[in-house]
Amino acid sequence: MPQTKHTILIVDDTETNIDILLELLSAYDIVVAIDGESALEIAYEDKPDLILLDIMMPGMDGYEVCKRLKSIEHTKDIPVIFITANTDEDSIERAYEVGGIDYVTKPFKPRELTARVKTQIKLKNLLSDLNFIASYDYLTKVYNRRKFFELAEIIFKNSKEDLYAVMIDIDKFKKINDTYGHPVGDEVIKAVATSINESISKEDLFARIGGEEFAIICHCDSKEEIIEKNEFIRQSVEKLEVSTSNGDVIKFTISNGIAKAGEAICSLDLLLKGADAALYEAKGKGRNRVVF
Ligand code: GH3
Ligand code: MG
Ligand code: MG
Ligand code: MG
Repeated sequence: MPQTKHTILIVDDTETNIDILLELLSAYDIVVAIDGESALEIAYEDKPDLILLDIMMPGMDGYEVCKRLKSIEHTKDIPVIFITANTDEDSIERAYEVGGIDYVTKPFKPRELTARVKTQIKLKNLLSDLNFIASYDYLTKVYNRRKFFELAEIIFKNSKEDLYAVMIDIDKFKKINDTYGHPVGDEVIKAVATSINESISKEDLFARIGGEEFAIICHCDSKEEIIEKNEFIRQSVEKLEVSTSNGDVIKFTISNGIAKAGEAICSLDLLLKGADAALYEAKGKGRNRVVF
């Protein structure tokens, strides 16, 4: 679970307002912007956990800043609390329309403001925990099955050229569980996931899609290259060792099945089926091997 250090961006053109907030929020890391343009830059660079945003500023006003923050993928999830002297309903309504999450009028009650800030930070943390759980596998911390299919569809739609799918399954894994117990089996799954992750490139999509099954979607220049890459993955896993609490050292292997997208393989489903068939063949041929 990602643990965030809490940073708040204060955006205000009036020094005295900034000073009051700095003192009030001294428990947080604070960054300050005195106009809209620099607020956008800092928000993008520092990705704070919360933004306290003034509305009336020379140049770009707070509404526009918020609108732009919400239109950019990288900053759209940062909660924005407006802090402003505007007390009329139109201003308040507009602040929520442009994506604000809360609205505080000046002069504000200090303890109320800190309570609101605390609440939003708490919600932000909960949301990032939820996002993590939705996309990552709890055991190995690599992408889960749901995220794999979401991203694989996008990659497949964007470019089928030189696109490959790899299915990987740990060999005779039931025996590891039966001999050493489920927790040791879990350690083996973790070790395999970490090793594969270290053997591939950052651009490759890699996920745990089943109990002891993994999948990769990647672009590769040639058949030779994808086979070589998978041989490296297979041999790296072959070198691993997991120690049990009894002092036993266990070794294990994987089988890799590869398929390439092409005219006949024109959907992600077919591509994965192709890789699955190759994996099945690798198992049939005696395991601990790569089949294309
Ligand atoms: P094969 O070489 O043919 O793949 O043989 P295998 O024994 O690995 O067969 P199979 O793939 O059918 O076995 C998968 C086993 O993985 C069955 C299941 O109990 C176990 N398993 C699934 N998820 C987990 C998990 O999260 N942790 C542990 N320890 N075991 C799991
Ligand atoms: Mg102002
Ligand atoms: Mg399996
Ligand atoms: Mg297996």
